[in-house]
Amino acid sequence: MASVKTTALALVLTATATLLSLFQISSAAVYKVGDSAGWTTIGNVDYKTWAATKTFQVGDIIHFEYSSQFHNVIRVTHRMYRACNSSAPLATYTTGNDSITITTRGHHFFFCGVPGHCQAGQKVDINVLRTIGMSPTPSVSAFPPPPPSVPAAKVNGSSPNNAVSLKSFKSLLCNLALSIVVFAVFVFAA
Ligand SMILES: [Cu+2]
Repeated sequence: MASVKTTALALVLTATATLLSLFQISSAAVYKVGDSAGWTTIGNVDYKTWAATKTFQVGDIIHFEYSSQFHNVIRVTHRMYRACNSSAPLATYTTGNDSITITTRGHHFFFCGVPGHCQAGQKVDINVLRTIGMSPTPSVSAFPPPPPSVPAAKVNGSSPNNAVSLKSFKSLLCNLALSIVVFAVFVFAA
């Protein structure tokens, strides 16, 4: 009987640890680029300063809000970012309400593809220094070289759904955690 309890305990511990790590991912932050100003050329928003005040992590959602009549969002390489070169974007977003989930470490370069806007400062570098972990992992290199071929942004038009599915995923996890607790109580009370 003792071995059954031990096994159950190990199971519960493992499941709880897994859930905890999942919870951390699901509690991703949402960052609205430019805060109340949004994504614009009006008011000379300093997106570099804006980004510098944030600590981006893998799983976070970068939200671009703008008038789709006047702006858009394109994801580009570092070289294209520096040159405001919009000829071959890695991804293009045009809804005016774009949520982009950051799935990798390193730099994520975005600017507005409307001619002149990038030059006017409508560009932002989202730099994810660390991954989420139970223990703080030292970042190997503060500035990893940009990958030569960044995988094209996975979601384009339906990106707002990410937040929704993330929410339902979280509630699913809550239910799972609850059932595990109930299960644990049941096993150890027996
Ligand atoms: Cu623009």
